[in-house]
Amino acid sequence: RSVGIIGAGFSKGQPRDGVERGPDLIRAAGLRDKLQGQGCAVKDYGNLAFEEFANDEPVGRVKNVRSVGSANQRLSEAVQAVKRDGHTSVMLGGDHSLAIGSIHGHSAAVGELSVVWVDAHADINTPLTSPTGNIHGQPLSYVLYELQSKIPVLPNFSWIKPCVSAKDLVYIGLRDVDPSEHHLLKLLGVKVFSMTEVDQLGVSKVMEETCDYLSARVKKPIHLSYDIDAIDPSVTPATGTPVVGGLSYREGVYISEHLSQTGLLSAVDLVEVNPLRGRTEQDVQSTVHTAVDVLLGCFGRRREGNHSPSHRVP
Ligand code: DIR
Ligand code: MN
Ligand code: MN
Ligand code: MN
Repeated sequence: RSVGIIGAGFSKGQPRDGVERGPDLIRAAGLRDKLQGQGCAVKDYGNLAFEEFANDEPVGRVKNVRSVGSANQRLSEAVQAVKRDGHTSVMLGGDHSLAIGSIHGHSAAVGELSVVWVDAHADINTPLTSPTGNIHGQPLSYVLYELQSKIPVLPNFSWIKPCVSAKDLVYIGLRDVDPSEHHLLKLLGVKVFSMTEVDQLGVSKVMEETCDYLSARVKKPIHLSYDIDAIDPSVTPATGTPVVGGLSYREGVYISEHLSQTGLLSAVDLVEVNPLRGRTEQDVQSTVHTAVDVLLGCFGRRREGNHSPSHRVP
């Protein structure tokens, strides 16, 4: 497997400073060496530079529209380049507004996708339903075909083409969903494994049903968009909007291990790691190491152990 890493230290999809440090922290925890150690070829494309906008006034209720639109356009182009080079794309965020560009670029390069969205939140508010105006709570509304009639014209957003069908989206880990988001999920008939379903079925059945659901028609490349706040704040506290009652470390890693084994994983986002939200160094380390372990699981790491075909016991 070959992995192309993109650092996207962008934070203007939400109000808390610090999430722009995510990519460098995850790298410093040894992501590249660990991936190579498990047999992956790794190319690091470095950190994207984002354009600053002096007067990025809210449009309606939506905040930092121009910055978010521009950053995602750059990211989309970067993901397209990584896919053209033949890698699985790994986008290190940054906040979850970056899923707009990551999914757009992925789809522009490979066509129709399945999207697995692992998150405490549904991130499907439209500019009109958003209670906060933060775009990290809205990315799916911009990429879903079914919601296009609900999206107003926004500056620096005109390049975005919807590219995901609601039937190709599965959520795992939801436990903080706004009323309008819940309404939209029901209206569109989106497949949701909230924490209630994780409790009822267990994570192995959730993943089996996720893969059965997504492969019932054609097998499309999978885009995994993983918000670290899906995992319980006792494990990953250093994040902007922690919500109690989340996935355990083991459930969080199982999800990526299972998706890895489909052979269809084509792009991954790992977002919302924010070191300034940890109270202690231990909080930050636990969050970053869990993020790294989720990513290693995406690329063949198994907890039973691994060895390469060429390995010899001396
Ligand atoms: C809320 C919170 N639903 C919003 N969303 C978060 O702002 O739209 N997403 N925290 O990650
Ligand atoms: Mn979230
Ligand atoms: Mn499966
Ligand atoms: Mn999110």
